[in-house]
This record gives sequence, structure tokens and C-alpha cells, in this order.
Amino acid sequence: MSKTQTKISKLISYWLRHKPEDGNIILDEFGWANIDDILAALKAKNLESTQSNLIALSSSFDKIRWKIDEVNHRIKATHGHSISILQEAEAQTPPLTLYHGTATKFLESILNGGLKSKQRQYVHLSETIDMAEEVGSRHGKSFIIEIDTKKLLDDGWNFYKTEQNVWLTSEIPPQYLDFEPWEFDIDKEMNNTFIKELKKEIGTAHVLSNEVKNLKVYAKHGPNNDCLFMNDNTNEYFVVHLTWSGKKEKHDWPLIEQYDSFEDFIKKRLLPDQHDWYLNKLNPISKEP
Ligand code: HQG
Repeated sequence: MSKTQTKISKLISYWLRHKPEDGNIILDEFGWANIDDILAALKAKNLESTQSNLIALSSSFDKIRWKIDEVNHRIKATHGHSISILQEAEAQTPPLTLYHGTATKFLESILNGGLKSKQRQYVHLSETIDMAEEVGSRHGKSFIIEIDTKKLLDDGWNFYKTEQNVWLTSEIPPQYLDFEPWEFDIDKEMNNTFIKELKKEIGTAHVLSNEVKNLKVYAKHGPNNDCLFMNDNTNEYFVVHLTWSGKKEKHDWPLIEQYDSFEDFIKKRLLPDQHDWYLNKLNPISKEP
């Protein structure tokens, strides 16, 4: 794509998604603009184009971003709006699981506040892990969040599907999000169960014996016994491989991994665990001997 075409495509997406007034363009309530208005706005910036050029440009993208109504000479963005527009398509039933690709630097905030639409009108979700991976990697080290759409539908969320199989929905609180293969939705009972077992297993010589009073459970590893404890005072994190023996263990058991911060845990443990999790999910290790 030439520099001029890139400039034209970014300008049009900017006007259609975020600032139509910047090009003296009026969108209808569904986000449609007259192509003549778009061409006039481009001309005002010394950029010449035609409807057929826009159609060719739109089909050259790596993904669908615009919808062009050639008969009525209209154009709209299919997704990514920060301005409020009505969805023309009826709300639809999404697949049981959708994915949101984000960057690890956003994780702690998302864990606490859920998925926000930020500058956009909707949260954007992908149908495949690959699509989510591509979206997340635009912001940094990519991390995949799984969305339990059945729970959201039961609790009243609407989902809209774009031409590009991007799913749009409202902001999503943290309890509907899965950060595979770790579970962060720890209730008081689970916290007490894990703390009680930890106290049973560690002897006075264990590195955690003086910390237990400041520890709380932050997450547990779905497939195995690993449990992430956080020290409220020092903001340190410990992954402990509980033996669930219910009795004092010898030497330095249960074994632990110490992390200086949550970011350190994400980098050294959560991200590698997720990579293995999806690798096995996508290419299950064959069960044949
Ligand atoms: C993150 C592209 C901190 C969110 C894609 C994302 C998509 C939070 C970023 C479309 C947060 C917003 C949209 C919270 C969410 N705390 N960060 N509580 N909640 N975030 O670009 O989904 O290629 O607005 O995870 O394909 O990356 O442009 O959203 O990382 O369809 O056509 O805040 O844009 O389409 O970033 O991308 P964005 P997005 P195009």
C-alpha cells in the first residue's frame, strides 16, 4: 500500500470511528457517511480519490474494516468506534467461548476492574486464539483472556458480530474472565482452606513460617496443586506446591517459587503456563502410547 493510500485509509477510519467532525462529515445513527462527503474531506486535504478507489482500498486490507454500500454511495466502519453508534445487525448468540487479546502490562488492572471499552464504544472479542494473539501483540507482550459468553448472556449481555467475525459487547467485570490456566476468582472459603493447609504443612524452619499471617491466596493453578499467595505487606508473591498431606512436611517442603512482584509472576510463570496450556489445547499430546 502506498504512503498516500495508507494516509487516506487512516484518515477515513479516523473520521468513521472517532472524529467525523474533523472532516465536516455527518454520520447517521448507524455510522454511515456519504462517500461524496468523504471524497470532499480528502480533497480539502489535497488527497484525490474516487468511490472505486475506496472499494479497491477496502478490499486490500488484511481484515475487513469498512462496509461500502455502492448503490447508495455510503461507507461505514465495521468496528473500532469510540463514538456511539447503533448496531444494525440484531444481537446474536456468540460461540460459548470468545477470546480477548491484551498486553501483560494491562493484566493487573483488568484483573481488578474487568475489561473496559476504554476509548471505544464496545469491548472487542475474537473468535480464535490466533486473532486475539494478533490484537494483543499490538499493545505489547500478548496475553489471552477467555470469556465465558454463556454466563454473560444469562446475565443480560448483548453481543454483535461484525463482518470480520469481531464480536462487540459491553464492558465485562472480572468474574466473567478466565486467565487460563490460573484461576483468580478466589472466594473467602477457598482462601481459608488453602491458608489452613499451608499452616499444617510448613514447619518452623520453612521460609514462609513467619510470613503466613500476612499471606492471602491470589490465584490457584487449575490443573495442579500450585497456589499463588500474596504477602500484603511486602507485595511479594509465592507459588507454593501444596502436598495436601494435612501434616508437617520435612525439610523445605512444600516447595515454593518466590516472585518480587505480580509483573514478575506474570513474566516467569503465568505467561509460560498459558503458552503451554494453549499449545496442548491446540495440539493435544496424542494419548496413543
Ligand atoms: C485494554 C483492532 C487496563 C484492552 C482490533 C486493550 C480490535 C484495559 C486496550 C479493535 C482494561 C484498549 C480494538 C483495564 C481493557 N485496564 N487496560 N481495565 N480493559 N484494557 O485498541 O481490543 O485493526 O481500544 O485489553 O482488531 O486492542 O484497528 O482495543 O488492550 O477489533 O481494525 O485496553 O481494534 O481493529 O485498546 O482493539 P483498543 P483492542 P483494527
